[in-house]
Formats: sequence, C-alpha cells, structure tokens
Amino acid sequence: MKVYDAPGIRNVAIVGHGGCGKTSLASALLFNGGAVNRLGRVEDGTTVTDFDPDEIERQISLQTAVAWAEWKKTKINLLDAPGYANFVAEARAALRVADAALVVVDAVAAIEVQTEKVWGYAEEYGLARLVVVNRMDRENASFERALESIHGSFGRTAVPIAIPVGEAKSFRGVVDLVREKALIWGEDASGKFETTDIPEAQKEAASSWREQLVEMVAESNEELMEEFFEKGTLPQEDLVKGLRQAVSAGKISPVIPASAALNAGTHVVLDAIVDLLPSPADRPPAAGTRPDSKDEVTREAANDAPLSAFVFKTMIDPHAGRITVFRVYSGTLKSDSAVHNTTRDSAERVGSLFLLRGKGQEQVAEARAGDIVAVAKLKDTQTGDTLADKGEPIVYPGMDLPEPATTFAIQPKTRGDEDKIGSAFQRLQEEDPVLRVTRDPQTHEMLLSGMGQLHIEVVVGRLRKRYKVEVDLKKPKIPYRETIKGSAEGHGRHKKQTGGHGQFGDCRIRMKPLARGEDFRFVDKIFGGSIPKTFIPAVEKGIQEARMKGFVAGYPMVDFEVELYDGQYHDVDSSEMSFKVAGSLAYKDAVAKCRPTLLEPIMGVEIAVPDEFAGSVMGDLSSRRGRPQGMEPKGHLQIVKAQVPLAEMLSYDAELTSMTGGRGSYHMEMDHYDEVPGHLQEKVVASAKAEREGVTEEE
Ligand SMILES: Nc1nc2c(ncn2[C@@H]2O[C@H](COP(=O)(O)OP(=O)(O)OP(=O)(O)O)[C@@H](O)[C@H]2O)c(=O)[nH]1
Ligand SMILES: [Mg+2]
Repeated sequence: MKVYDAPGIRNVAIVGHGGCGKTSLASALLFNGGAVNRLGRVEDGTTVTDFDPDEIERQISLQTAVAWAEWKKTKINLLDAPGYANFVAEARAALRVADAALVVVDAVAAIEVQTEKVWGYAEEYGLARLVVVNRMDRENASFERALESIHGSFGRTAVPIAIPVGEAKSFRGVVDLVREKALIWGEDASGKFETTDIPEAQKEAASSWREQLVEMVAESNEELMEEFFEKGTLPQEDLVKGLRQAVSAGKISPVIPASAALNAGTHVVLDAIVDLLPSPADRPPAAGTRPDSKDEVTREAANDAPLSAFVFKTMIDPHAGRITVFRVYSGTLKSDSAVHNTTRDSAERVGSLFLLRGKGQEQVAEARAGDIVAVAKLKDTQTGDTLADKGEPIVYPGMDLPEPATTFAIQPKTRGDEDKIGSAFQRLQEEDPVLRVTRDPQTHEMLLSGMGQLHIEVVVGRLRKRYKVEVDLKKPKIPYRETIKGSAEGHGRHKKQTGGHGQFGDCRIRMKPLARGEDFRFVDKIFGGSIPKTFIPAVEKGIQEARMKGFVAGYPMVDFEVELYDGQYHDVDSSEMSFKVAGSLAYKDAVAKCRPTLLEPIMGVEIAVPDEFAGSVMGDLSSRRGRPQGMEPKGHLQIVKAQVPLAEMLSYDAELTSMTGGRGSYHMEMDHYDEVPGHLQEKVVASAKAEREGVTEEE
C-alpha cells in the first residue's frame, strides 16, 4: 500500500443540506478515481459511504464516512457527512479534521438551511470552500438561479470556474473556464467524456464569466493586480496559481455545476480538489496545548515532527470491536507501536493501521502527517481525544458538540432490562457523543436526548437491532418551575423540647421577586447578632432545600430574593438543624403570601419551510400558543421565527414532517421561562399531583 506525504493529500469534507447528493457525488468521485469498479447508487444501497444498514434502509446518511481515492497522484480523503439537521454534529466533526469543505448545493432548491449552517462552520474553522451545484440534470435545475442564491447567502466570493452546457434534461457537460474547454459526458454515467471547444451557445457566457474569474483572482493579490493592469489579463499559469492561493485563503470559493447521478462534471470537481484546494502542508500549523503547563504549542504537518493525531470518530464493529478513526496532524505513526493518549494521560498500544473506504479496510504500514487512518481495539481512547508522543505531548481541543435539541423519556418494554440499556447506551454514545442519557433525579425518568426525533428513532433502532433491547419512547415531563409575583415577609420558628436539650431556631425573612433567570439570592441583613453568624448558612440551606420542592406543584422555585433580617436563638437549644428547619418554615410562610405561580420553558423556534407552507406553519404555531417573531425569505424558503412553550413542541418534529412532506426543518433553543397561563395551571398542578401519587397519565 502506497503511503502519501502531506503535499499529496487532500482532506475534503463533503457537506450540505439533506439530500442534495453528497453521497452520490462521493460515489462518483470514488468511481472516477478507480477506488471502486462500479458507480454505487443510493437507491440501490450500493454506495461506499452509506454502508450502515440503517442508512441503506432509510436512504439517507446518518454518520460521516471516510473513503479515499487517488486522482492525479494525490490521495483524496473524502469525509461524506450527513446533511440532515439531526446529524449536524457529524458534519462538524468532518469539517474539524478536513482542510477544505466541498459544499454541495441542489441545483433546484439552491441554498437551504443546512447549507448555511455548514458554510458557517467551514468559515469558523478557516476552511477553503469548493461549491458543487449538483443535480443539474433535474427538472427546473438552473445554474444561474442557484448562483444567485449562493451570492445572496455567501456573497460574491463564490465564483464559477465552470458553467453548464445545457440544463435539466439537456444537461450534458460543463465549460471549464480556466482551461477554456468544454467537457461533454455521455448519458450512461460511465464517466467517459469528450473534450471539445466551447460550444457556440456558451461562448459569450463563458468569456464573461472567465473575465470575472480573472478579475477576482487579480483582486486577491497585489502582484497579480499589477500584472492584470499591465496586460489586461493573467497568464494561464498565474491564474491557476493565484486562484489556488485565493481559494486557500478563503477569498474565492470556486463553483462547479455537476450531476452526480449522470457522473457529469465530476472530473472537473476532482481536478479542482487537487489543483485548488489546500493540502495539509498548506494549512497553518495545528494548535493545541501542553497537558502540563497548558501553554499553547503548534505542530507542523511534517513527517519528522513529533507525532500528534486527533480522534474524530469511533465506530463499534460487531466483530472487530472499537475502531478509532483519526487524523495525523504531525509526525509518522507506524503500525504496531506505542502512543500516548494525552487527553486521558494513558498509554495505548497501536496494532495494525488501516485506511477506510466506507466499511472496507486496507492495512498500511504507517500513516504520515496529514493523513486520515483508523486502528482497532484501542483501550481507553474516545472521540475527541489526542494521541501523541509521550515525550512531546500536545492536547488538541476536544470535540465541540452541539447541545441535544430533543428529549424523550424511555422505558424498557421488559422489566429488568434497565442494566442492559445502561451498557448498550454506553457503547452507542461512544459512536455518537451527541447522545445523552440521563436520569431525572426528580421524576426518576430515564431521559434520552438527541438532535431530533429522527436521531432518537435511529438510536432506538440500533438499541433493538444490536443490543436486543426494546424500549418505549414517551414525551418527557416538562421541567416546569415556580416563582413568586409579589413580596412579603415570612416567619419561621422551630421549637421542640424533648427530654434532654431541645431544638430552637427562629428567623424572619423578606421575600421579593427577581428578574427572570436570576434564580435565587440570599441576603444576610442580620445586625447585632440576633442569629449568630455560624447559623446563618443553615437558614440559607433550609430555604434552598425547601425551594427545590417548590410550593405550587413541586417544581423548583426560582427568581426570588430572600433577605434574612431578624431572628432569635437559644444558647443551648439552637443548632444548625433547628435553623435549617426554621428557614424552611419561614420560606413556606412567605411564599404563600407572595402570589406563587408556575413557569414553563419557552423555546425560540426557527422553522425553515418552502414558501407554500409558511402560512400553515404560522397558523399551526399560534394554535400552539406560539408568539410569532417574524418571517424572513431565504432563497426559496421562508424562515418562520416564533417563541413557543416547550409543552406544545414535544412532538413537533414528526408533525412538521407530516405538515410539509419532510421539506421543513426546525431548530429550537431554550429561550426563557414564562408564566403558565392561568387556565392551564390547574392542569399542570393536577397532573403533577397525580404523578406524585403514582398515577401515570396515559397519553
Ligand atoms: N437527478 C439527480 N438525482 C440525484 C443526483 N445526485 C443525487 N441524486 C439523488 O438524490 C437523492 C439523495 O442523494 P444522496 O446522495 O443520498 O444525498 P445526500 O446529500 O448524501 O443525502 P444525506 O446524506 O442524507 O444528506 C438520491 O435519491 C439520489 O439518487 C443528481 O445529480 N441528479
Ligand atoms: Mg449522504
């Protein structure tokens, strides 16, 4: 197996909105690069990068898959990321270790919600971006419209380096604006093409786009600018060199039209990856910290530098066990050697290294700086960890994972499966670190949090198929809170005389509301020692414990201040316990007079839907007690913004899908807590009471 050095490697994350054709494009690129001998299709379940049975069944990508091909003596590592919002963490992980993003845009829908999201991530990581306008063969495909949409969202730095020959049914090829040639493909998806002169019909457009390209390249660099002014154009060589620099610097994002299904335009994409995208050696040194001093250190992508690698993916293989996938940032890692996990400060023994092509594995003797490889059976290493030389340690920042958006309560169908669930989730979380399993200390519900209903369903499916555990999903209980609307004073006196010495504590408090989100404040206003200093923390503790049990319906009481201003004590009988009890009594006394009420979480919701659904989505939101916050057009989509109580959004994922035929997507974030309307409070109180008494509400 040939081993590649950094300048001969391109690490490219393929990202974009769900279903725009990333996996199909990866399939075509791999086929053209000779990595596979047939063009895999998503419909047939034969692509390299959607190999998981769930992916094949659902015909969508669920995780980032790695596969490589050689093109012009360069090793291209493709990271095919899922596009659905539920799996955006996978796209983030792919971009984290890539040197460039290949942003796929649908030629009909153009820029969509997730396109903007991943573009933003690529920008954040300082990655070069290559844009492919895919599905040019589809009805209503329009390169011009797509480009307008791209410009609208990302600005003029997106510049075509190729334009289509024909569109929709008549899409046959592209004009390469740099080489000034047309490439015409057959309709058999064989990848065979003819190189011709620019067809008459495209001549004018081609020359005007080429002019723009040349100007953009000239503008990106002072020397080129001078040359351009002198000669009125740029020599071919300088154009390619200048373009490459501008792309690496993120000043230009080249755009190419293509059809993955017809395998047309795809060779131009491969050329662009090799000729225009940066290699690991072109990128700034990777920055991390020394584990001991926390000083910043960097590593160059050099084979003789100290070893450093970052783990961005873990797979659990039924046979091989844990497979760790990582990018080597510096140095050379040999098969059968020792490394140090600097994140966990533990030694790891590396067995055979291998390259991944979807699920396929090929052994390699070593991995050099810049490459992406995998190894089986590491002991402690998890996604997000750094592997390095023990003597020259560095720790890279861990994964920056999104917060899960949806939570379900889960219950095993078979009693006694709880333990099995625990260990199964541990394994599932290794592969999918966004997943969160918690137990609510208050409700004792086991909560499974993920990015959305689809994500949770996939996880529950894996639980069943791989670990033979069946669970029921239920809506989780809403984390209501309580607060007060008025101010009052309260008095708590705890006095008990039992046999020997008794218990005595007495305190007086003032209670008043605080602004939303301020939680709780305790103010000590005791002067003159009416309560000795040593007992004051006990009063606060008593109030803290009491407020966690609420008042109205048993939810934590928040956003209020307690001022302790007076009290009494007894030399012998006073103790911490007595003052704790006195504090809780004073709390209850005051709260009752402060007009206590219920608060519910209100979510900031952003829903992206095609125009025709905007009205009905808006209407539906108001039936969910939503407060509209406006609507913004974005390409062919409307972004509907609203604030909606969480209680009304528990199964929104599924409902939006059915309302829009799967074309809507949404995102919600906790925004603030707000008072539950009076007429709904009774219901919440009643069901909280029923719950406490052990009656479970049937949905
Ligand atoms: N007509 C046409 N269909 C395409 C093209 N590329 C992909 N498709 C189809 O579009 C659908 C989605 O393709 P995928 O390759 O799975 O898209 P994806 O972007 O990988 O999807 P996710 O990973 O789930 O986000 C499949 O039915 C493909 O056959 C294309 O160039 N032309
Ligand atoms: Mg895909």
